[in-house]
Amino acid sequence: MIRDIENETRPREDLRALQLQRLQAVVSRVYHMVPFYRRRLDEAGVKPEDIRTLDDLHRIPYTTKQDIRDNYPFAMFAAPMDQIVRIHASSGTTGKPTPVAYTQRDIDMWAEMMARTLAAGGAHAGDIVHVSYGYGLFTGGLGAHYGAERLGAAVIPVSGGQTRRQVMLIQDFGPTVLCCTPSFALYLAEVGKEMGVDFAKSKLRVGIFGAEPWSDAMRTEIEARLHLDALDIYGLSEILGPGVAIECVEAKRGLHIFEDHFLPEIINPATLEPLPPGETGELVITTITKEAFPLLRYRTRDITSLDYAPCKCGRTMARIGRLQGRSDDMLIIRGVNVFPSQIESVLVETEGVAPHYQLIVDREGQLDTLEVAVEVDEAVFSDEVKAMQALAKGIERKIKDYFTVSVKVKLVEPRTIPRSEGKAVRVIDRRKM
Ligand code: DLL
Repeated sequence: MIRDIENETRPREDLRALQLQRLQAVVSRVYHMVPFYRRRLDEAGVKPEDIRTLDDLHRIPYTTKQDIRDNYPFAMFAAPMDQIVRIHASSGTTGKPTPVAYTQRDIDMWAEMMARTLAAGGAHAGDIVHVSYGYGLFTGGLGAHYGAERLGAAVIPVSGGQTRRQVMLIQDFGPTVLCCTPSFALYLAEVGKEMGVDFAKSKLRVGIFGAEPWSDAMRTEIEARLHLDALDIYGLSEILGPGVAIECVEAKRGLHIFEDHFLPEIINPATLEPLPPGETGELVITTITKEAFPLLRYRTRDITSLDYAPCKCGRTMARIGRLQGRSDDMLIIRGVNVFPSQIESVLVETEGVAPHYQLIVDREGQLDTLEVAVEVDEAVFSDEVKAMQALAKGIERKIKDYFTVSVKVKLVEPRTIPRSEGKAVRVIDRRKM
């Protein structure tokens, strides 16, 4: 279902005209409101009036997470505090969080983007939306919450945690839409199974899963276990929160990025050169309507590609391919680039192992090693050692064949890999310790 026909199906020529007008406005805004941007643009010799066509975007320098950190906490805000109504912060793995701000108009735009997102999964007024994304500084909970309300749906603001209770609520309150990370969706399925719940009997119809990389194989698994359509949602705090891009339920092929608010580019992360449509590289986004926290050419570090081909759902907005991981969590094992999601796709399609895994990177002498710890099913675990060994070897061979990287597979008992209620911790890098 398309919520905003005018904008989501706008002819591309018109869209480009709108983008240019908005780009000009945002460059002018940050030039006048944010000392950092004024300095950056002056250094690059670009004045706001120099942006005459969309191609002039290329004259603007990139913004990185480090730039935001250097302006900690609030020096990147482009609106005075009396116009700011909300502050979130992205989860940094180390050190201080990265704060982001919203004016009332920004909050309205975000609610609208999340309403579009839910509608892309077929949700409408009358639906009940169970939100297990965390509420707090993380944007997932409140982002989904405001979007569901904007749509006119009823929200159950569960947040993370208390998994058994969540399963009970799903049975008793009958939500039709589930919003959480894909790893938590699987965990709900697992706990539900232990509790003897048959999800085929639940009212759940669609899941809006994101905030971490996952594979198509994982989608198939979640859909089979929870009996719903599983859609991939992408977003990041710096740009908005959830609601930057979403798959449509009609095609489930690529995530429509809301180009009337976000201008996407793909670049080669090594040379920083823009790449043509279809090529895989780092996603760079310019926000063209935000007031409190606009970013010009922000390097997301997320690896994907852009597809401008029309989609059968009727949206004219470009699609990004499913995220393959981040350029900074890409593992380089003896010269081979590997993303956790690639390993995951092999695990999920292997009979006998559960989709709960961790990758342990270590170093022996000068050589990097990658160990894949993955849980086996109860049945396999009680099997003889020989069968277990054959299973491990089989997975090692497949990973070697597909991705040319040698790994050691360690099969572990069911329920020994830590479960997460938010983003799953997939990689443990012992090399840094
Ligand atoms: O994760 C916002 C969000 C909430 C998105 C709920 C979707 C649903 P951050 O905590 O700032 O924001 O983390 C952003 O998470 O740069 C990606 O690396 C990763 N990420 C988000 N969505 C996906 C996805 C939220 N669908 C970072 N696939 C991003 C892969 C994703 N990675």
